[in-house]
Amino acid sequence: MGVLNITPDSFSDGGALLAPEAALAHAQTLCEEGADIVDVGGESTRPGALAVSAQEEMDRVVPIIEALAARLDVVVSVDTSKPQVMREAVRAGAGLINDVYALRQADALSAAAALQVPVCLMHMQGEPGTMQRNPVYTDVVREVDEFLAARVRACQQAGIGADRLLIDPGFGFGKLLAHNIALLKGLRNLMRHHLPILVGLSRKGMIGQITGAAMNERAYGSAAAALLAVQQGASIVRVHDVRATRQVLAVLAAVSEEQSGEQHFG
Ligand code: 8Y4
Repeated sequence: MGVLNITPDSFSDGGALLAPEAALAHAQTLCEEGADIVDVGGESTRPGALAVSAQEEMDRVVPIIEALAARLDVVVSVDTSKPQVMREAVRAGAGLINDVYALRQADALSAAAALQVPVCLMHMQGEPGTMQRNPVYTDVVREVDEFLAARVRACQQAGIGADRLLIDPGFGFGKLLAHNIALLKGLRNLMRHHLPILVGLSRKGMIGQITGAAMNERAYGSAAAALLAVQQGASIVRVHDVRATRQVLAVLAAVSEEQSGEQHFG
């Protein structure tokens, strides 16, 4: 899953992608580099970022989603928590809802149920503006797991079947470095839900803290983190650097049991 930010305050693109043509060009690059999904987001979840109205968010993402769905052979994902944006995005051709609030906003459960597209449920402690101030856990792996289990139950009660759900531990969303590392080390625990696992580690603060690398220099650390996640069962990795990630995951595939074309000589 390649990241496409359509936000003027976006950390990764410095606002350079606000022009629709630039956004489409970047999406094209992500696909050429091997993305199967493009995740289109119109609201920054960065601490201190300004909230955006549903109308503003739709104005940013809907035209891009429409163009991507028409032109590219890729699943378009909409990164939103707002029911109105979910509806317009799916109407425009989005095939996946990526919700960092895990459908906890008012009317989001019923909206997603009616839309009949898959939904990624992500764990977040707190709210984007303040979540990094003092996140506290007794057992982060268990608490994230139990939160996701509860959201899966809520979805199923709302008519969203397991065949339409993905889960995500939400790296960096109300988590300190130690929490993120514990979650990455324990990622395989989430396999017990028998749902596809999505992870977003790309260029995040934890990669910066581990490597000392600046935001735009984190492709290697991010690809290593993606490798560790996929090795433990992640099905989808949300990344900025698709080519680097593909290269690393190709090496993993070459040595994994099912895809190795294993030959037993002698
Ligand atoms: C540098 C680069 C610093 C990126 C911060 C960030 C996830 C997600 C985001 C995730 C799912 C981000 C929309 C935050 N992260 N969706 N979205 N999982 N499912 N921060 O981990 O990329 S945005």
